[in-house]
Amino acid sequence: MALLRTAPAPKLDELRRLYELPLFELVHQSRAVYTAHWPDPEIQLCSLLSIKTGGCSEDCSYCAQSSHYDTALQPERLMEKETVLAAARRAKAEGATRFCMGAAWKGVKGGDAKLDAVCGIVEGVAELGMEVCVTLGNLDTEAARRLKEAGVTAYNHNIDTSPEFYPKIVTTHTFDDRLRTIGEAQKAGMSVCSGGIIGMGETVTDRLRMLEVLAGLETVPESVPINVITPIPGTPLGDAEPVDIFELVRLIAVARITFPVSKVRLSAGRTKLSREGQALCFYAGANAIFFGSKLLTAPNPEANEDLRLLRDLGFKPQAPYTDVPVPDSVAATV
Ligand code: SAM
Ligand code: DTB
Ligand code: SF4
Repeated sequence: MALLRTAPAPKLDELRRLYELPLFELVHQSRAVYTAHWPDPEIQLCSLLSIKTGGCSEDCSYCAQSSHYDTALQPERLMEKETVLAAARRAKAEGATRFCMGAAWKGVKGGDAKLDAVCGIVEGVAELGMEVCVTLGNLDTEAARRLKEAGVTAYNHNIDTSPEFYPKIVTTHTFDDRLRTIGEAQKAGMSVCSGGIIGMGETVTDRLRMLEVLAGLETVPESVPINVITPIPGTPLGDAEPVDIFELVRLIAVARITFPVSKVRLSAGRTKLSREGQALCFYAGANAIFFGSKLLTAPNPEANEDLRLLRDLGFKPQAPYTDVPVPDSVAATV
């Protein structure tokens, strides 16, 4: 895997030039990058589980789990290890090869008792032979080291949008906090899953700036999730307008060209997309999804619907890899 960038990262102007191409010209280019790096028609299936739900101190304007907003969500304590393992076994039996556990925390530190519990859970999931992803908020050096040691392969930590727009959606932590945690996860040897959300009132420039920042990291993310806003009643973005499918396809295509060897993950919002819309996203270069009937708190397509879609399109689920990719050469070039 070539995730360490040695070629110059693409700049905003170049990303904009790509984004503004006639749609089929853009998709023609992204398709060529995709087939050059991913010869097999495979989609990675990652199942999500919220292991600690709601009651979060942070004020992310889109989130059902923030304690700042009056949403219908019932907060829940950290799950027992056996409950999590049963869910992971079910996800594996359905066809998932990666299991991602989310916790509604500001973050975890090396000395936290909750970190002991999470590490115990991670060890159990790793023993199932699945890729193990966690998303727990900010990490310090020690927490990152311990998670890696317990068997985490990937850390999900989205930058969500541009640095300029970020303070308009979150005030309880900063964009730089997000970048620091990405750095901690990478230093500890975990791969990083980082992307964002579209449809929060940001401009196309914000969306492309998000890709520019991720592309400028010394080690680019192994996975880039593109979420479409799922409006949650009671949050400031509860009335967010739907995103046009072609805007999503354009961003996926630009992400594919920018991150040739990363997974580009078609993420939240798929329940609102048609089969044809999703097929176009895959054609443009998306090669990973969240799989199973629930995201963290919001609905996702049923597993059997997704398996049928993938079969109808001729895709196979991607096999798991449990070794963190060793950055070994030149990465993304535009
Ligand atoms: N608390 C951790 C954190 O902030 O990183 C992990 C969980 S958080 C829910 C993970 C990501 O899910 C967010 O960064 C955001 O990109 C996405 N997300 C959350 N709520 C969403 C929504 N309503 N619509 C779309 N994406 C959402
Ligand atoms: C990501 O980028 N999307 C996932 C995962 N990483 C953790 C979460 C989507 C959450 C959607 C809203 C919800 O379920 O509450
Ligand atoms: Fe908390 Fe994460 Fe939701 Fe922000 S996105 S409110 S940090 S759970």
